[in-house]
Amino acid sequence: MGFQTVYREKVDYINQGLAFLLSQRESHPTILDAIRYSLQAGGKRLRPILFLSAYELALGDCSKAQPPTLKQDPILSMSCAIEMIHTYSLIHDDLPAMDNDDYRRGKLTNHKVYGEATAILAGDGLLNLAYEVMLESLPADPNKQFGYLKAMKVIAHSAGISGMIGGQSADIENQGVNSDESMLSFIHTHKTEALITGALKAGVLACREDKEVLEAVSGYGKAFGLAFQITDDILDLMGDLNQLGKAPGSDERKGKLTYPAKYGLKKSQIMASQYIEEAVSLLQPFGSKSEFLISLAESILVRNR
Ligand code: GRG
Repeated sequence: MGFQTVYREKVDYINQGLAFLLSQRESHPTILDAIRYSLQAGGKRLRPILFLSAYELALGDCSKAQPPTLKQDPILSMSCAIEMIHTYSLIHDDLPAMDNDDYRRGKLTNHKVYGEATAILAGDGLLNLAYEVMLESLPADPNKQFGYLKAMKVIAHSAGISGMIGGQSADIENQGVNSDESMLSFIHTHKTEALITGALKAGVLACREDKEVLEAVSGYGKAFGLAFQITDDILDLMGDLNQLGKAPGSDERKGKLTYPAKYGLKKSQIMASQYIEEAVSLLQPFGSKSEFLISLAESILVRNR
């Protein structure tokens, strides 16, 4: 099967999982609607796909790694929980108090449709739901429980103040400030790369604690995450409104510290390619088992959304 087909299958699996997990919730209809609106707006599902692929790599046999049924499955719940955390961060990032954006994933942002108060609650609700669905799915087997809890800890750490939230805080403080390269690196490693690497490490830990795989995916995640953020900065500068699903040029308007602003377009493109080369080289020793993750890394350089 080609890369695109496998990618599409994983997206479908995650989308079905998200719909299934949401269908099991009882709540006030407005908050459920607002959550569904952003969660099902068609993101790339990159972080849960990285989680699933790292799980498969650790398992070493991809054919066993596709849970075919939608039930309380720990791997399905954890992959969906990662997407819930990511979607909450996007909803909050778009708020007037943060980036004040009108469009996301090709649709009006959550607060534009439901108002600020509900958008804040939708983000809070998703963050809580993420941990609720993971804990609901805690494996009964004590041997599997330990790895699963370790994976949860990695996710909490990478999405929290030592990861994504820390990066977001620095990002906000440095808007309109000509900070140095170390600050640019701090922002992007924390805001973007942390959750990407966290998803990969969680995938390995949820399967089995294999030191070699863990080290390899950690290095891959760091390089992948930085290349992903550089291409995000480049797309914000030169991307197409319809493909991006949001207006380009917003970083420049807000005076954001970005790779193209700091290093120029050409050097930023070269840096993204170098990071992807590094990511690929770290997984090559795993042969055909890492084929999908290698193709995924390569696809980052040619992405248009
Ligand atoms: C508000 C706690 C908090 C954090 C916000 C993720 C984030 C931190 C901000 C979003 C803005 C942004 C451009 C961040 C860089 C990370 C990034 C590229 C997010 C977009 O991820 P994609 O491209 O989005 O995977 P989709 O819609 O495909 O899921």
